[in-house]
Amino acid sequence: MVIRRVVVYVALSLLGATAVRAQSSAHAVSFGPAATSARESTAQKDARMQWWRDAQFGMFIHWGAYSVPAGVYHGERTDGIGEWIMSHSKVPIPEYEQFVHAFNPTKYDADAWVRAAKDAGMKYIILTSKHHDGFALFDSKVSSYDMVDAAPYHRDALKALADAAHRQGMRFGVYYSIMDWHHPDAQGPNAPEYNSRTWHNPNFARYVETYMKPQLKELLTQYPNIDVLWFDGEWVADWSDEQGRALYDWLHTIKPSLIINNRVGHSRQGLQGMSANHDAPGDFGTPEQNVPATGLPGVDWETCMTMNDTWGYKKFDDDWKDTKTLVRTLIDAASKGGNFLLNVGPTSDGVIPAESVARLHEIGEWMRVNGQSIYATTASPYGAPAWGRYTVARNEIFAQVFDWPKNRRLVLTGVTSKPSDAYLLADRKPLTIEQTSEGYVVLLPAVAPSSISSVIAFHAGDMTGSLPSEPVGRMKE
Ligand code: H79
Repeated sequence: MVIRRVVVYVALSLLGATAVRAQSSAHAVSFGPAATSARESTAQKDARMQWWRDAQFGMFIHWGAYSVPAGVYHGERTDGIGEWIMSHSKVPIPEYEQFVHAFNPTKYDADAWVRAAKDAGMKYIILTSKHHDGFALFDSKVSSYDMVDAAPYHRDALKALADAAHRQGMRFGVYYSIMDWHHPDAQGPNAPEYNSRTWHNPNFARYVETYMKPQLKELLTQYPNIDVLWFDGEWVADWSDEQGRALYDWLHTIKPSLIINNRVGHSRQGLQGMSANHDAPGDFGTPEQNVPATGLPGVDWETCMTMNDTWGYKKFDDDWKDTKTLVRTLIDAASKGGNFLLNVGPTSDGVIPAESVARLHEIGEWMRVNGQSIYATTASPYGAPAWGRYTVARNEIFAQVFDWPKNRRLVLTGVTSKPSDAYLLADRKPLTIEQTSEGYVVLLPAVAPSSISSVIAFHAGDMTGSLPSEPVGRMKE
């Protein structure tokens, strides 16, 4: 299969190949004030983050009124991402409201969505509770611009998914946009320049106090299993790190166990996604559409990515990444200590596109054999070998072999002490290890068990590695 897409890598800094994720108190660096404040010790933060760090792989769901135009406005196809059609196509608010009035997902089956995520081996789901367009998928008492009041469906779509996730043992969280293109006290009056980064609304504080915070409180009280708040749209001129910190602290007074992304603040560095300084609020960084070049010592992060080129459904976007690319991106993130949040954009009928469901199922086929090398992993202490990646969990090392050596000799680049118990996850049969002048070499069978990544597990006494500090390698195109 040809991998079509050049994954954009952002050179963060030469942090070194021995980077580890924030897993133990020895490595935890403050990423938000609560971690080191009197409110929460490092050990308490580790406990709060534990399930999320172990989960590794989640489903992002972008669903809203933008799935009705599905990328086409007045017969014109938008070049941009589907959920941004209101901004890119300069749709006036009253016209956009017609999409809401037409949003009737009669085929919506929340249990089927959760099954599709589970089938892929995902452990959590993040649903857009309200995107930049301001339309809410849940039953909000402070707004009539929601699924129950304004859409013909008249049912709480978020509650259905939260309940289905709970029934099926899946963690659940919600996306929430601080920017709001519909609200008169937020970006609404600047139509159609909804996305200005310089325009101010003198009433923005009223939007925050009487609309946004009440909606967030509704989310945390009406839906007891919301464990993550995933903010976005924080770049508006009326938002700041200070407001983000206050919001972060306030949310924790409502729900102490909540995990909150760094877009609650205002100092994210574009799509690279990490905050500019360590004082910024939030529990994890959010690289968007890219995996960092290296691990980030002591910092939690999660790469979010689309399967095609849009988050919200576009009927003509068929630029799908193949399963191999998606699994290798998950492996790449895990090898650097990060989570992977893979997006689906359901239709206005309530259906996850078949192309997405098929890929989720194929990812699951790989995960059912090799998931042990993904869940609860920490960053590779050995950097990235030429043939693939290393992931590490519970003192076990996993060689993720993308390129199976034709001479059947896998050099364990970077491994400095004698490995033991090497075996392929695919068949669990013991493999021979030789010590050579090149380093330790695993003798392989002739045929790779997987064209995506064949995984060899082994133990090594010394996990410190020997590679020089260089970025963990890039994915091959
Ligand atoms: O919800 C999805 C998208 O709609 C939203 N984030 C994902 C998770 C998003 N993706 N891309 N964009 C929004 C484009 C935004 C670009 C910019 Fe900016 C906003 C350019 C300038 C302001 C982001 C923030 C990049 C720099 C600052």
